Amino acid sequence: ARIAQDLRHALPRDELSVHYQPVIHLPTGQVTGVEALLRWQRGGRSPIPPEVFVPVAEETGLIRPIGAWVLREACRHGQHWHDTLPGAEALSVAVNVSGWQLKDHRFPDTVQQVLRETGFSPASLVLEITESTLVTDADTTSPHIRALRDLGVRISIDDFGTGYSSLAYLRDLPADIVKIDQSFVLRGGSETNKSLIQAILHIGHTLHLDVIAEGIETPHQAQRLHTLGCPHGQGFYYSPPLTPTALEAYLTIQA
Ligand code: G
Ligand code: G
Ligand code: MN
Ligand code: NA
Repeated sequence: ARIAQDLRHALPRDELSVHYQPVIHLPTGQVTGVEALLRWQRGGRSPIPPEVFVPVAEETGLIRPIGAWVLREACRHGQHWHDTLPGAEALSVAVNVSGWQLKDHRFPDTVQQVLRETGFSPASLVLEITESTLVTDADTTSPHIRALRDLGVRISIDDFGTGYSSLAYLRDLPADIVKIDQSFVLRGGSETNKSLIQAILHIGHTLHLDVIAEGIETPHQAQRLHTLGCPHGQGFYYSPPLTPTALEAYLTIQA
């Protein structure tokens, strides 16, 4: 209850911020995109992770204003980087979208409006939706996903391999990217995990989906994924989520 109360004031009190984790093209080491990750710094107190407050935002309906704010921040920053950073003209920005947001029939309009306001190119925006969200309420959410793709926005299936989507469902889903869940990457280089990553890469290839591996923490993991043919990756080995200013420095050094 306390969290819900505090969260109500988070936006007006300017306590929310968006951090950005670089996404790397593994064959070249180039940064091709970033994932926007929401942070909440309650006045003077310990930060609360999004796993804790996002569900509260959903229960209270605060996810609507907060989600729209994250989207606007991410597109605004993205447009700024496109305009000012050499070599960042094609940088993509991925924003996490919760099931509650996606179920709202107004969501595609919100996205369109934010793109118009910020001038950000739809082709540079990626919306990340978890596999479990995609399967739940698919009848409600599928038309919204189609509307978003009609805008030119790309859809990424987050935490892939942890949900329950059937291959038939995946085949018919209009998506562009799959993100290999970090549990497959983090838990060492077992033969089982290697085979599962290969299986996901095969599915991605068959369905013409780009693939991003999450949770790369060591050079060894990066090398292994590259060798397996995984095109993209992100994780602490490359960079943790960064403030916009720190990301600009990171991109400037990489360029
Ligand atoms: O950065 P990490 O601990 O910070 O994020 C934890 C979880 O919170 C991830 O599953 C991520 O997808 C989710 N998350 C982070 N930012 C957002 C956001 O802006 N909106 C939604 N819906 N989820 C987010
Ligand atoms: O669920 P989603 O993929 O949206 O959230 C990404 C989460 O993973 C965020 O909490 C982010 O901070 C975290 N993360 C990013 N890179 C790494 C990593 O290399 N290792 C671990 N353990 N977590 C990571
Ligand atoms: Mn994500
Ligand atoms: Na994920």
